[in-house]
Amino acid sequence: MAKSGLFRVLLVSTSGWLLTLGCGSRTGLPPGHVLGAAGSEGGAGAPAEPACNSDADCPQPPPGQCGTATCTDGACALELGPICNDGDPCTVDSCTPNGCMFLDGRVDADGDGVFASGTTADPKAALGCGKDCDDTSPDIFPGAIELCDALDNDCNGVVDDGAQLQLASAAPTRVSPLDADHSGPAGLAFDGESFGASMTTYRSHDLPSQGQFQQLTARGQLVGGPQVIARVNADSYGGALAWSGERYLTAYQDARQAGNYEIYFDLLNRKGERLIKDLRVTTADDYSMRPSVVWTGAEGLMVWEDRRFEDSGGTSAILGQRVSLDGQQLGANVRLSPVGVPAENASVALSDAGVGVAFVTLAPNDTTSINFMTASRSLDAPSPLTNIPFENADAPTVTALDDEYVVTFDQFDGIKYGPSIFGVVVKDGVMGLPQSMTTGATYAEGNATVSYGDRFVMVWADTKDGNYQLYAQSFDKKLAPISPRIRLTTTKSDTHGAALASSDDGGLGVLYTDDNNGKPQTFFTRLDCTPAFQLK
Ligand SMILES: [Ca+2]
Ligand SMILES: [Ca+2]
Ligand SMILES: [Ca+2]
Ligand SMILES: [Ca+2]
Repeated sequence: MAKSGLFRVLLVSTSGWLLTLGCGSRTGLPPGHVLGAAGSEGGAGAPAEPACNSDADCPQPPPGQCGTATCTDGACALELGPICNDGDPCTVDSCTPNGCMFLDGRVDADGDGVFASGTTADPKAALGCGKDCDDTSPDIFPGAIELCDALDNDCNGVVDDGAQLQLASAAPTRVSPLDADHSGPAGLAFDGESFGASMTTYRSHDLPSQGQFQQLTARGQLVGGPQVIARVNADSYGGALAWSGERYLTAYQDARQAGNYEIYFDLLNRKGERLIKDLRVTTADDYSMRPSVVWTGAEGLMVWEDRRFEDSGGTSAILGQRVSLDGQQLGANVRLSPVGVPAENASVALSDAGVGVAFVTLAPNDTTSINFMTASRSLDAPSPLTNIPFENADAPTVTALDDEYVVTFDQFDGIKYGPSIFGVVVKDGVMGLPQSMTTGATYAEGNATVSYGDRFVMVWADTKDGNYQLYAQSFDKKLAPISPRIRLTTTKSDTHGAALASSDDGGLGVLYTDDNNGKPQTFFTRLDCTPAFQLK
């Protein structure tokens, strides 16, 4: 009996004799013949049971190696053949009676004539077998026309490259209800079919404020009426919004706890109907406020400003919380900003590497500055702070681009705004020089952004054309403008305070405040996308 040293025969004694052939070594078996015979190492007296009744009972060759297992007279035999591996990840290697076979494993499942990067076994695997960056869509392959669809059609790594945005021809839509005394925007997200808008609405000066949700079509028409998010008899605010792919996540503050603002979390369907009982996220002394929320693809991340440490001699701080898609807190509140650094008014953006967080710090002389930090998607591993050396910097917005973050911000000395919106690039913890991104106005405020990966669109309000009006412009990763400034509003009253969301037709929804002669209301307008091939 030829017997491999790696081919172990396991003998177990129980009430009778049980002889079992152990598994062969997973790797390294040389070609050859091994045999396990029933009773060959049996003990005294007891009759041996056969090791096998059929070939299938016998140990098979290890993965990747050819061979034949046979059962003869109750004994297993394994004839090992060659190891079939041509070293090409794009072939399917298999055994034949005469040796090996290597078949072309490339796949073009969407029929656009370009192979997927992986093989039939896993078309998405990054094996370099083909250059179709999405083998489920015939509209996506190298050389395809780049359409306005929020997708990278030509597989160059850039979404909707060369496309330009213009103000839609439709008039703005009033989103706040007609019985609102006044209202302002809070959050905007696109759910694949429609926009969800959240706002804070005051029905009169005697009634508490309400957080409301309003569904709009992709073109900006109202769908149904507003939904009240928190049904409480206390001031409640509209929340930040994120779409998970199946439901909205929203985070907001309200004063139901005896006037002490706490952070709450809700899940909503497309219509804004609540799917859970409000999840209270903070139980803290003093205020918790101004939450933002992002969806990582696996869970929700909330970030807010918290005053719980001030009564014990600490400072205001930025905290975070992970939440699940069924409305459960994952872990506890996490302090993100370091001890001893006053921190408020945070913005958060999600990148492949983690999250970028910027917040405002008030200095003892009452001037503000902005600090930036990163953390993992689990909100641990906080980085050291990067301080942006700019006096009276306020209202930061973080934008995640391919391999860097941009922080845009206002300049505000507590009385008046500066003439520009400013921005700075932070890459690998190294900060560029803060620079002016807008020109021509006396006052500018209220920056908001949307990332397109290699570039971003900023919407802000300034007085270039007289009173505060909203403008949009695209910028590259170095903060250089790559589109003209587009005027979004033409109203006698000021407009400002935008929340943004891109839609799957490459357009951009803008939710904003129209001051409306002292009775501000929430409005929606949008930018339409024109693809590069139509611009030529
Ligand atoms: Ca294909
Ligand atoms: Ca394709
Ligand atoms: Ca592209
Ligand atoms: Ca596209």
